[in-house]
Formats: sequence, structure tokens, C-alpha cells
Amino acid sequence: MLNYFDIELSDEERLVQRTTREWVDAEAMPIIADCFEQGEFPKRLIPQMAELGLLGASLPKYGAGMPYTAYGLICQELERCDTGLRSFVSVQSSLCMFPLYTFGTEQQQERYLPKMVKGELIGCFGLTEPDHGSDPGGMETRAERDGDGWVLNGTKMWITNGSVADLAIIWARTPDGIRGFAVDTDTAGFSARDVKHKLSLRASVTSELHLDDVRVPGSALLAGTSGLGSALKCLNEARFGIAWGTVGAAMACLESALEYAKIRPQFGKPIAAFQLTQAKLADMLTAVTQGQLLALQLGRLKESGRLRSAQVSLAKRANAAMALDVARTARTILGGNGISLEHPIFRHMVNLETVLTYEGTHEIHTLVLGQDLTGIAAYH
Ligand code: TGC
Ligand code: FAD
Repeated sequence: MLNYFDIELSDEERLVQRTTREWVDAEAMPIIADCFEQGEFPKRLIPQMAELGLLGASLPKYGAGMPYTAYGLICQELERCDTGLRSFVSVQSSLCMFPLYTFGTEQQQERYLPKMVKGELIGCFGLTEPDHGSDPGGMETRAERDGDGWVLNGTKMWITNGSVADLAIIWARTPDGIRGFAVDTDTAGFSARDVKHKLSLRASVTSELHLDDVRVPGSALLAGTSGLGSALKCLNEARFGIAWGTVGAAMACLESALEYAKIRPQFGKPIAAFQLTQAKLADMLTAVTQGQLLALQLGRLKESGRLRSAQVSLAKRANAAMALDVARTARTILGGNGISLEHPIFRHMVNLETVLTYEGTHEIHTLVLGQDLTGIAAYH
């Protein structure tokens, strides 16, 4: 296990990490390359993830109520296998269970959360639209009053878990501003179509959602939501998981490159014996370690209630870029073999291209930090 600076974890955190890692190695690693090649999310792993307490892990009352660092370590271990696994858990936990718990009524929580913890009910989060990605505040999806209920119309794009979800958290413009709705996906007028021809996140379901006169009862409104800020609050939770998950992907790339370098001979000796290879390994180790320390401090700040959203942006931005850089360097160490799905590096590398973009692009997080430093918002 890559823990160069022996990062300080509690016994509970170590146990969570070990348990997740052992499960990932036994159940997920052997099938993930095939799933990626076939373009399938391994749905059969959902009950096992639920059994291990990986869904809604940090949620009090309904979930396991684990410390945030333990949730981060879960993300790290899942993404060490594949970004698709971590994405599934991020969406279910941070983008669906979190808003239900934070903004939902007790009735909504009782209806959905116990089943979501058990993996019996899958959620998706619909914020992005075909014409509004980085700028969700411009969304066109509308919810209009209809007696006691609401009618929703619009299209959501690039939605993880979309076509396998039983529940969609939909963000829509209402006369009172942007609000969130818990929409059962079997409601008339709701449909999901998978995005095809993806070269990244192939072991993950990504869909386009269509809401065509979807009538929902008044009880579907997430009553505590008010404005875009509510949706962005959920993103902070998921971005926290990404800051950790990307460390796992980078670790996997470094470990794979190191193993390969030691057994691949050229010019009569293992390529690990060349100084240029060692420099790459040293740079990767340094980058992964810095990312790990950043993620750990993020966890500690979150646990003490001192974490600011700009700090989450900094960590998401830095660690996604770090992991992609590590993946590209690790790929070079494998030479031609580096492009094969028989090794995990290229798969991680193309997945990380998505991670650089979703949950706020690298550029958007640059501007978040620019705003935090200068007090001037440069997005508009
Ligand atoms: P702006 O006027 O700045 O903000 C609107 C309100 O929100 C507040 N706010 C935040 N609150 C909590 N957390 C944050 N991170 C927040 N950022 C802003 C802000 O204070 C304001 O509050 P109030 O009370 O004044 O109304 O909004 P803007 O329209 O100028 O946009 C700002 C910007 C660009 C940073 C924001 O739109 C943004 O973050 N854009 C990126 C969109 C994004 O990240 N989309 C992700 C979609 S979900 C996804 O990708 C899931 S992938 C899942 C997986 O598979 O893992
Ligand atoms: P755009 O916003 O069109 O950006 C294109 C380029 O322009 C980027 O480089 C961007 O940084 C740049 N740009 C935009 N605005 C500015 C600016 N002001 N200044 C400088 N540069 C700018 N969304 C969900 O709601 N739920 C999900 O579950 C979900 N899952 C996803 C899964 C996958 C596999 C992918 C690929 C995406 C997913 N997304 C999801 C959507 C994701 O959040 C968006 O792709 C992302 O927010 C960027 O939006 P966009 O693709 O429309 O790009």
C-alpha cells in the first residue's frame, strides 16, 4: 500500500480502508477491464458495496455515519480500481442521499434513504443540461405549479446512473428560483437514453434525461432547497470524494508502472535501473504523496467543520490534474504496452480526462480560486 509518509489514520479509518481494499481486490479488480471493454457498469457489485456500508457511508442516522476521512478512503480505494465505481458511490451518496438528508422532508428521507443505503434504490443527479454545463445557473428545465403538485419540463445531459436510477434529483427553475425535486423515474413523461460511443468512464452509465410534462406531487419538492447554492452545496460533497478518489487512480498507475519497470529488460537490464525511469517514479511518488496529504487535510478540516468550498475546489482541481499527469507519465514507462487494456493505466488515464471536466471543470475551479483570492468573479 502506498503510504510513503505514513499518514495518520485512526483504527476505524484503517479498518474501513483495509476492508474496502480487500473487497475491491477480490471482487472488482478481476472484472473491471472487461466491464470497461464492454461498456458496462458492474451492477452486480451494488449489493456487496451496500453490505460493506459504502453507500451513504458518512450520513448520520440512515448511513454508517463514518468520519469524512473514512468516506474519502473509500473513494480512494474504489477509484484505485476504476473511476466508474467511485462515481457510482459519489452520485448515490453525495449527490442523492446528501440532498435528501439535507433538504428533504422526514417523509422523503424515510421513503428513500433506507433503501438507498441497501442499494435497493439507485439515484441520479440531474443538474447539467445540453446548453448549460459550467453555467448551471442558466438552466432551462422548468417546474410549474399544477394544483398541489408540479409539472417539470426539460432535458438533462451527461447524467451518471441516469438509465439505471429509480430516483432522479432534478434541479429546475421555479417561480421562486432554482429548486430540487425528488422524481421517481417511472413517472409518466420521464425517460433516459444512454450516451453511446464514450471513450472514458466506460464502466459507468451516463445518460440524457428527458422530462416531458412530468407531473409530480407537491411532496416531491425538496423543501429546504433555495437557489443554485443548494445544488452547489451537494457538489462540495462529491468534489470532496473526487479529491480522494483521484489519489487512488494515481496510486494504481504508479504501482503498475513500478511493477512493470522492475521486470521489463532493455539494453540488458530492467528499465527500472535507468536514471530517467527512476526520475519519473520519484516525481510520481512525490505527486501522489502531495495529493494524499492534501486529501487527508481536507478530511480533517471537514471533520472539524472548518472546510470552505474554495478549499474543496483547490483539492479537486489539484488532485484531478495530478492524477492525470501521473497516469500520462506512468503510461510512458510501459511503452507500447501502456496503451493496452491489459494494464490499468490507460483506462485510468482516459477516465481521468472526464474527472478533469465533471464536477466543475479545471478552468471553473481555477476561476473559483481566482474569485476567492481577488474577490472578483471572472466567470461571467
Ligand atoms: P454564484 O452566483 O457564484 O453562486 C450562486 C449561489 O451559490 C453559492 N455558491 C456555493 N454554495 C455552496 N458551495 C459552493 N461551492 C458554492 N459556489 C457558489 C453562492 O454563494 C451563491 O449563493 P447566494 O446565496 O448568493 O445565492 O453562481 P454562478 O452562476 O456565478 O456560478 C458559479 C460557478 C461557476 C462556480 C458554479 O456555477 C459552478 O460551480 N459551476 C460548475 C458546475 C458543475 O460543477 N457541475 C457539476 C454537475 S454534477 C456532476 O458533474 C456529477 S459527476 C458525478 C460523478 O459521476 O462523480
Ligand atoms: P462547457 O461548460 O461547455 O465547457 C467547455 C469548455 O469551456 C471547458 O473547458 C470549460 O472549462 C470552458 N469554460 C466554460 N465556461 C468558462 C468560463 N467562464 N471561463 C473559462 N472557461 C470556461 N452532470 C450532472 O449534472 N450530473 C451527473 O451525474 C454528471 N455526470 C457526468 C458524467 C460524465 C462521464 C461526464 C463527462 C459529465 C458528467 N456531468 C454530470 C456533466 C459535467 O458536470 C459537465 O460536463 C461539466 O460541468 C462541464 O460542462 P460542459 O460539458 O457543458 O462543458
